[in-house]
This record gives sequence, structure tokens and C-alpha cells, in this order.
Amino acid sequence: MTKLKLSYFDFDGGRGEPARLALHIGGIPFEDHRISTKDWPQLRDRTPFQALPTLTVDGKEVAQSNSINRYVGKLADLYPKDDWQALLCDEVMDAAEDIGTRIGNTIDLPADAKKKAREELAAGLITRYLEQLQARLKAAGGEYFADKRLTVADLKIFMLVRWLRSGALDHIPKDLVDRVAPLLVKHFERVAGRPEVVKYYERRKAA
Ligand SMILES: N[C@@H](CCC(=O)N[C@@H](CS)C(=O)NCC(=O)O)C(=O)O
Repeated sequence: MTKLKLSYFDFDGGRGEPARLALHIGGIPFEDHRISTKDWPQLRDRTPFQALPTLTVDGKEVAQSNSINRYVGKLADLYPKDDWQALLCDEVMDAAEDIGTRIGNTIDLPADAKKKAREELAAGLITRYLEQLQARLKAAGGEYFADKRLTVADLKIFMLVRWLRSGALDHIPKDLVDRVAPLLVKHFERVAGRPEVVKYYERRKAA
């Protein structure tokens, strides 16, 4: 049996969380390797691209969150077999990655520059992307982004919407998603309310 280890930071969110969630939903055994921010500087250079998440498959370590999402999505039956549906799933995951990268680039900016950059992002790129994602969801039938069922694309957007609405991002209004893409909020609630997702976070809370 293939041995899997998923390495990511020790919090319930971010780029590594969709794959964790997918493996749990699919009932695929894996080592949930959680790295503290304190240990990260010593481990950074040992990862392929000096970043997390990574997935180690039978001792071979690979990186890039969406590549990992696709791989574990196939294992967990959360990735479309149909090529067109797979493309829709990939497009959504890469769009979410664009938003995450652009916000990530502002994290270490000085206070004034961060405020300006984030306000511009919120009014510009993020709004545009949220509107487009909402349009994609509608075109796919309104419930899930591809294949008319839960896929890793839904888990990726679930994490993104949770992050944007969390209030953790200074200068990005936490009601932005609600205002510009209310269907994404409904989608968030749909995914959050799935029994396997509820069960996962209940177990995490108890851990
Ligand atoms: N393109 C990569 C980006 C990975 C990335 O930037 N990961 C962040 C965490 S979400 C990271 O490792 N940051 C720590 C660092 O750069 O030192 C992916 O999608 O996995």
C-alpha cells in the first residue's frame, strides 16, 4: 500500500488544508505531519521548493499545493475523471491560488504599503476573481464547481472563502465575499455543512 505523508503548517487552513481534508473525506490513511513555525526555518531548505505543503509518496517528496490536491483528489475520488470537468476543477483551484499568492505578497510589506496594496487588491483583482468564481459556480449548476459533486476545487474555495471572511486579513473587508459573490457564501455553507467536513472539524477541536 502506498505510504503518504502530508507536511504542512500546524493550523487548520491554508494551502495544505484542502489535501488534508480530501484525504480524511476519502478515508485514505496518511501521516499528518504538522510543522510549527518555530521549526520551519531549519526545515525550509530541505523541502523541494522551500515551501509547504509537500506530499511524500513512498519516501519521495513532491510539492505544489494544486498538484498535491489533484493527486490526493484522485485517490479520494474527489477529482473528475472526465477531462472537461477536470479542467473546470483545475481552473478554479488555480484562480484561488492566484488570489492567495497576491495576498501572500503583501504580508511583509511596511504598514502603509500593505494597506494600499490590500485595498487595491480588494477593490480590483479579488473582487474580479470572486465575481468570476461565482459565475463559474452558477455555470456548473450552482452547487459544486465541477462534476456536479464535491471535488478538491470545492475544498480549495471553501478554505479561501473562510480565510477572506475570517477578519484575519487587515484592509480586506471581511464582508467582501458576502457583498460581491453571495453564492460563494452559500457554497461555503454547503461544504461546511457536509457531514464528513463537520465530523473532521469536530475531531480536530477535540484533539
Ligand atoms: N506554489 C506553492 C506556494 C507554496 C507556499 O508559498 N507556501 C507557503 C505556505 S502557504 C510557505 O511555505 N511559506 C513559508 C516560506 O515561504 O518560508 C504551492 O501552491 O504550494
